[in-house]
Amino acid sequence: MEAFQEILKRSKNIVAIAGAGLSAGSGIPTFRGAGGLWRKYDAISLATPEAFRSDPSLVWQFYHYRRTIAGQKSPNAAHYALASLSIPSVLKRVAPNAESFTLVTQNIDGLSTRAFREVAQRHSLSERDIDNLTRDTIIEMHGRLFDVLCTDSSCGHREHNTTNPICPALAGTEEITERHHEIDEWPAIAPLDLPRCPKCDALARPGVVWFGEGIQRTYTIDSVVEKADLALVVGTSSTVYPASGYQSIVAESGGNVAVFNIDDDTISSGRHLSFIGKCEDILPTALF
Ligand code: BJW
Ligand code: ZN
Repeated sequence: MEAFQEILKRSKNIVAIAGAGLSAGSGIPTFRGAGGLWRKYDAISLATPEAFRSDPSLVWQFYHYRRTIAGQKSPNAAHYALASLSIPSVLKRVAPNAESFTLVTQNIDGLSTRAFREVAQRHSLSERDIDNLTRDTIIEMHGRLFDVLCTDSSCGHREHNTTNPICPALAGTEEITERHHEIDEWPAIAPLDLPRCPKCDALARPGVVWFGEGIQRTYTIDSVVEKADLALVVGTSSTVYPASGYQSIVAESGGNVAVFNIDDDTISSGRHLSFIGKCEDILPTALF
């Protein structure tokens, strides 16, 4: 802990790379651990563009289920601890030499942004500053669960939509998804009854990044990672490219890496500190 706090005091550009473990304490399932989504559901049938093209009804049921869970959850102490670092005055107190802090999260649940807005309002930041700091300091690289995207590339409309159910035909399907992990037991919903683009009426899709798709804000992330001299790696198995490579980039350029995870078998390289335990317990103590 002391070594970490010394490093924190020296660091100039801090990046936090977060994964599903950050939201585990809020009750949102992870992907690969015990109770993980990919242990129950088949990722290839549900989280690829091919899956959506071949059966949008199944994919929408999976994301409706996830929207229903996430909509009932709130940020935890780890979200708030990281969110506080996005407030410039707090960052200066915790890391006096810091010039930047950026949270690059693989999570699509929006809890980091919600935590930041709450913390920023408590610090009486203006709505304009809150919007600017959200854009500059929080990168949701795998998209957003509550964004809806038009499938017609000539339209490309994207909007935030937290309505639940997002269309009448999905109402109640979350209970079937929860009970039956085999997709052949899920009902078939006609494409015309699935969410449609409000601009052009084409089929809409969840605004998330599936396997084989390019991530959001790649160039911004690359520049943040390249200049970082401290990476906080929080609650990720570091198995999904490209996020899996960020901590090595920081380590290889001489930076420090601090891992916060309940397991100590996550991939690590170079100099690093490990905090083994729940990030919602450890991060607030380590940072403040
Ligand atoms: C705690 C805790 C607590 C628990 N406290 N810790 C072969 C086929 C197809 C693609 C590929 C392939 N080989 C490689 C690829 C590339 C692929 C990839 O890496 N696949 C690997 C699985 C092999 N990557 C991509 O496709 C990416 N895009 C890409 O590469 O574009 C470039 C390109 C495009 C086209 C052609 C060529 C190149 C996109 C990846 C998108 C990932 N999408 C998902 C689903 C998003 C939407 C959704 O949520 O449904 O993102 S997959 C899933 O995994 C989700 C997560 O963000 C991501 C990462 O998982 P994460 O967050 O690490 O969760 P877990 O569960 O793995 O780990 C949780 C950790 O928390 C554990 O370590 C616990 O111990 C810990 N923990 N509680 C602290 N309280
Ligand atoms: Zn459209």
